[in-house]
Amino acid sequence: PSLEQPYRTAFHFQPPKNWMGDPNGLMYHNGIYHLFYQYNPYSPTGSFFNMTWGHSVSYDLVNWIHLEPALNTDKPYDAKGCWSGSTTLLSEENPVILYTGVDNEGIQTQNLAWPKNLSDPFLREWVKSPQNPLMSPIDDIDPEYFRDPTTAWKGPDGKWRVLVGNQMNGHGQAFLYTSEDFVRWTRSKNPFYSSNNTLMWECPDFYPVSINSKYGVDTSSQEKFTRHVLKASINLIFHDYYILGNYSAETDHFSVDTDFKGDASDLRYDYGKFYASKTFFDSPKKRRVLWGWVNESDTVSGDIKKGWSGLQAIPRSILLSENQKQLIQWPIKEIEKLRKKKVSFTDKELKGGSVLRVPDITASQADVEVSFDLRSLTEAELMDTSWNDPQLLCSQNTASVRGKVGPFGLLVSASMGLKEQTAVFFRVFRSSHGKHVVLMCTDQSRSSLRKVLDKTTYGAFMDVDPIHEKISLRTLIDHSIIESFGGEGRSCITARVYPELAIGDEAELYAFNNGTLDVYISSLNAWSMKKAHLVSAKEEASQQ
Ligand code: DQQ
Repeated sequence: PSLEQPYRTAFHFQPPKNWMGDPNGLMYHNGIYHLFYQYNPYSPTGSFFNMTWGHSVSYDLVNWIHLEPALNTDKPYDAKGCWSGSTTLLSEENPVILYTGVDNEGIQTQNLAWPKNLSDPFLREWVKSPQNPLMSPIDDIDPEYFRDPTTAWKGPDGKWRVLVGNQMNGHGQAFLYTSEDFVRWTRSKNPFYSSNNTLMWECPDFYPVSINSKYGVDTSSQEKFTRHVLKASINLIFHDYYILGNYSAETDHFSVDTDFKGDASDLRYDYGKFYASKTFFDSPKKRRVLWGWVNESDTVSGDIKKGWSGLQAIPRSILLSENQKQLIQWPIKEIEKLRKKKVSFTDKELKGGSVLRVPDITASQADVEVSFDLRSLTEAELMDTSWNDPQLLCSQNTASVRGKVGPFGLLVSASMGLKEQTAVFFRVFRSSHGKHVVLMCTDQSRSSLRKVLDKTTYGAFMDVDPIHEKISLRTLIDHSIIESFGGEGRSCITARVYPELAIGDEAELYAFNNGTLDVYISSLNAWSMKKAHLVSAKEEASQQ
């Protein structure tokens, strides 16, 4: 970030310029993490017919070295784009890429590539299989709706399995393909899973989560105490939804708890901006890590002016919740290495209608953890049973609308005098069965004096019982991105903001309470964050 580039990030991944989209082919290989991503090398706009696989490597998932694209549009079957896909480790040593190629006619096929030289630790060059394309849209498959192969997993019969996203008769689904040699693939007759309540599935992801440990599980693991997550990125709606179920690798049957419902009650990784995400198994740390693409909320002319577009969210480790009803996400521990100066207070009363400034931190580049204690909930407003869309509820009740228990939370990326502010906050309601409902919102309606931006207010319900637990919030603020984790990772909301006044050293951070009930901050810790190192391979070499 600089005066000319106030919206560039300090610790969120981005290439030096141009368009970045979906994270692809994440993996850990011989001590190095690889991130590939949809990258348009020619422009900051998303012309999908130029997509290559951008490639960067890291030792810690925080600092990155940018390399040349790993896959370019140089074959007839991918002349119009090397679209999304995944990597699979055939063995610890042997990674391969499966990706979607788009030809001159717009026909989508699945293709294989492998590293040219396994002794290059960065795996800079990739070779495309002479047998490509390996999976073609034959029979009833619509050639324009056939893409984004998952990481493959091996079943007890020794065969590889992979899912490919598809849309048929207007419904989203995934096909299962199996192979013994990773080259000849057979499609199963019926879709692996299909849902009438979804459109085209982009970037499907399918993986096990443990029900009895805090560790992640390898995609091919045959461990018993697991459930499976099926995620689909729904085309045109641009949200990542997931369902949970049990998968049998013997029968390849996936029995789900509930189908996608196609309404606001569907589970999402993130209730703000977060799309085309993908997980990978980080073997040395035994965790599953989620990456997601966060696009701009600015206009195309704004993107052209900046010269870049798109960020990756901070990688999140992902676990199943104790009640097994949802996933829990938390920024990977390594990001805490960037924390520098800390400001903290404990036991502070936040009277109804007040704001409290958090001094002495770089509020445009910060990591904030706060927990709120509500000592009495008898005053909470009654929840109407028709209020089932949290985003709608948040947009009708933005931070400026006074309530009883809430809105309380943080005002981030705020200008002195609060003309600009983004509110991340909670409201607590009472349900008719005497329980409480916690609503989490990110309100960007006042985030910038600029008018043309997308300032949609986001919202999520948060599965926390405020009688027995404090209400906690962690927010990562990085110039133009605000990533918030409520209830220790139970509800996540990511937003993009472009303040005009609250930039660089002019940004401020506040806690606020615009309810009538006083709330207590039981603790607040805020850290100024260092900048991560993002350099080109050349710069890296000259620094050594
Ligand atoms: N982006 C890729 C496609 C994918 C879409 C093209 C999702 O493969 O379906 O850049 O954002």
